[in-house]
Amino acid sequence: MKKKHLLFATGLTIITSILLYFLLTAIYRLPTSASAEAGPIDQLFHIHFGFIAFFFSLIMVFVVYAALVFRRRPDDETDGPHIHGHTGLEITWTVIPVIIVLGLGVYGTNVLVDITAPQPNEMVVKVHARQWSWSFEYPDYENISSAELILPANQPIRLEMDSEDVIHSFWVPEFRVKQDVVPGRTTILRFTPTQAGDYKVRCAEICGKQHANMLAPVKVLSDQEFTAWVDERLAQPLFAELTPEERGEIWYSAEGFGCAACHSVDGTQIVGPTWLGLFGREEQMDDGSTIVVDETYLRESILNPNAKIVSGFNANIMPPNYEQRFAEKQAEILAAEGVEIDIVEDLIAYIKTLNE
Ligand code: HEC
Ligand SMILES: [Cu+2]
Repeated sequence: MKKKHLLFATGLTIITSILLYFLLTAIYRLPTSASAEAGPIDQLFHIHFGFIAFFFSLIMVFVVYAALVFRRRPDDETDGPHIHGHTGLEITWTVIPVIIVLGLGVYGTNVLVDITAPQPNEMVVKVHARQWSWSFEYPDYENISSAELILPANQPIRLEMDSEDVIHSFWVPEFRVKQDVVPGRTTILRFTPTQAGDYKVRCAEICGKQHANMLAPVKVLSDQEFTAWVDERLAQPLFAELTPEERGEIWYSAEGFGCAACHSVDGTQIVGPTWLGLFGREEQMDDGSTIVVDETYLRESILNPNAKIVSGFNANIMPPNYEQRFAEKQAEILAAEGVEIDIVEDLIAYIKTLNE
């Protein structure tokens, strides 16, 4: 009779463990594994899920089973049997968990030592974190800098990370690894991306108001694509190395912000007034006033086009959202090249060169 209960509860424990294990792995579904480190880390996760499922089931099944099957019946007024403990049982349920916890500790430590071990052919990428953006630098490739983390697949990577302000944390869930980025020191993170694809670094240490937006794209490319990217980046002029006038001309063109679609620089009138001879020109506004074009007026006309309308032209034609688009581009350049650029100033500098 006793044996029957024990057998039954044991069977239930096994079934619940299996169900719970599948439930846990379905709820805590891990993202794609895209690095060599993901394998051993996922295995650790699954072993822990296994132990959690088994012990939760073992305890709950026996408690619930006992409470239901051996409950007091309405007409039963007898005392329960006196039990004085069981030394053997107590030793067992102390020793086995200690062995399991120590075993998991040793196993976890081994995995950690393994995945943080230096590799002979590491590629170094320097990571700079700040409120609230990331930038990356490639010392092996003439210090190319980038706002995106571009990596070749199957190449061991060593990140050397520093922070300009507060503590941030580098985390790409698909790579499984995570490391704090601390001001005043360089922290190291090693991994080998194994799957080409698009991922995202997210800051995993709350670091201020825009913490949630502290993201940067990560692209893992084939060797060829990576070499092509490096070559392209090495051929590209840096915005920081151009003069404001040269940058202004780029912003003016279709490659930049497309002012050229509406403003000529040779005196022809298209949709908007020509920029030839614009700086210092006396201009009639459609409200009858006149104005001499200076820097303040140019800045206002660019950022807030409807503030003053040039006589003979229409309001609501020039896009009103340059302020935001410039800010985005400026942030991108700041992240990639570490310099602050004022696009409006570049445009004004360029416009000033257009006087005969
Ligand atoms: C879709 C057409 C269009 C585009 C694109 C455009 N503008 Fe304009 N812009 C106009 C029109 C129309 C006016 C005249 C009406 C007014 O004053 O707002 C104007 C006026 C101006 C003026 C005042 C000119 C004067 O004679 O006083 C400046 C400066 C200016 N734009 C700069 C820019 C810059 C810089 C860009 C690109 C970043 C740009 N615009 C893109 C249509 C455009
Ligand atoms: Cu951060």
